[in-house]
Amino acid sequence: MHERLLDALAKRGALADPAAAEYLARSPDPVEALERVFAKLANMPLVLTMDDILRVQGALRPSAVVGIVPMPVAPAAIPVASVPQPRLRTVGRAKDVSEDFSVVRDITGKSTCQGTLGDFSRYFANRLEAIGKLLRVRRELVGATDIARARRLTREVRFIGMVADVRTTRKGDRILEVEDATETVPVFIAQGTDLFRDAVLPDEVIGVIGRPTEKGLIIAEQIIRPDVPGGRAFPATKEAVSVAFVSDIHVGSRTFLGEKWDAFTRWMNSDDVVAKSIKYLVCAGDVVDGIGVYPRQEEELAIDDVYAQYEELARLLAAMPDHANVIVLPGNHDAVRPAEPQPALPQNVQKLFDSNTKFVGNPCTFNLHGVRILAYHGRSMDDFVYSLPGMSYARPIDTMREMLRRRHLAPVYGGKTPIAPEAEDHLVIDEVPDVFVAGHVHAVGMDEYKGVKMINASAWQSQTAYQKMHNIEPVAGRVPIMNLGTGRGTIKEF
Ligand code: D5M
Ligand code: FE
Ligand code: ZN
Repeated sequence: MHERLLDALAKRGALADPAAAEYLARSPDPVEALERVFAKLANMPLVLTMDDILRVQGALRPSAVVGIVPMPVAPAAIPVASVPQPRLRTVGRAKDVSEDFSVVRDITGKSTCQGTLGDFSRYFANRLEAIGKLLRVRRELVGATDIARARRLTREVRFIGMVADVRTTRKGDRILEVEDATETVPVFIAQGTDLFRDAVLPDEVIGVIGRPTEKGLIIAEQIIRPDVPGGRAFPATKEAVSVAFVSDIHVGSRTFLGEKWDAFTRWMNSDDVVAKSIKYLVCAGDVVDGIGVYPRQEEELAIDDVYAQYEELARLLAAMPDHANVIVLPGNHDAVRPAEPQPALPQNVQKLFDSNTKFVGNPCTFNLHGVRILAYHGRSMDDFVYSLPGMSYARPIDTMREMLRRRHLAPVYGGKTPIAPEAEDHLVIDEVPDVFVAGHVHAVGMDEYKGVKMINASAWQSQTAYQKMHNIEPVAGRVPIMNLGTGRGTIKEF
């Protein structure tokens, strides 16, 4: 019976706290009892608690509660032997589980570029090779040739290349200049077609299937993206502890929402079963407001010394419970080079924080209990919103999906995102993550794309003068929380 209850919970990706699990297990038909509770709940909770069950019971007519045996007034009155011991997987307590964190990919300490011309060509060659490798395994691109050979063929051709330029003809059609190590070829996309609607970004690596014309142009029939292979299953861990995601704290700004942050800190220190399950707190960049990041920023600063801003952040993080390990990556407001990939914050900043805080680069791929997490601040969303029709600052998840389809965090070179031409393109998403988290746009979102959980962590800053000018309405003080045991998530509002 318990196995069935466990299955029923797992099917919904839900967990029950120990009291709720025991309560359900004692019903004559635990699965039916569970289904009744779920049917009556307005929102699926991350962790089903006794409170949820009691609330549902209160809302039900007495005749409708068949299947849920009321909690005995004195549980001890039931002989222990007759009570089936619940073997249900319940939500883990962070303090009972040892830390399991390891970095998979990070630029910190490995930067080699000096920005020479040679660096640039090596960087682009590496990008073409890394994403080309992902494209070559696509069924549609079997038999792909290089561009020099494709240009000499008269039948349908397939090739892989980088988009060196995107332009619109006088008639409104689109021409991509696609290049590989051998040659460059113009690829024609007729307006009004589905192909035309799926816009291509400069510097993307794509696969092309098309027909050559006599004028040396290729008429595109299909554009192939590396994309994410479907059917990924979440690698549910045995320790059902949680991760909370925050971003854009902007400590030091006058618009930092200290009261909301304090409410979050109080909740983190409370007896709430979800709060107690939070083993990791990921801070996805822009942890302080910085100085000199944009013109006349000093007028909007409450703390005008960047070191003092980090000191204040260290104080705020020290008030978090000991069971939560903090992972900090930098963003475009932080005190490291702005060019991506950004290394971790420097030692003189790190030393202000207690040993519970870890510093990683941006982007960074790390494992938590075997769940692979790709964390990226998200600066390139500015380029996506600017260059891709249909993208919006209010829906960051859409741009994150576009990054996954392209297997690249910041395809546009020379746009709003500064990119350092490292020997290896660290912005390529070469291994598909289980969880992809970003921030930057001061919005919030949670969704799934082909088995990858996408999370946009919101901000702790109210609308700035700049955002007001650009009509950007921030959504602040929302915390996406995900359970590593199930992959299920929820957003908690403060
Ligand atoms: O960015 C916070 C938000 O404001 C994010 O949605 C981008 C937008 N923003 C801020 N500065 C700029 C510039 N210069 N261009 C375009 N969009 C911008 P934050 O990184 O916190 O400043
Ligand atoms: Fe920000
Ligand atoms: Zn930012």
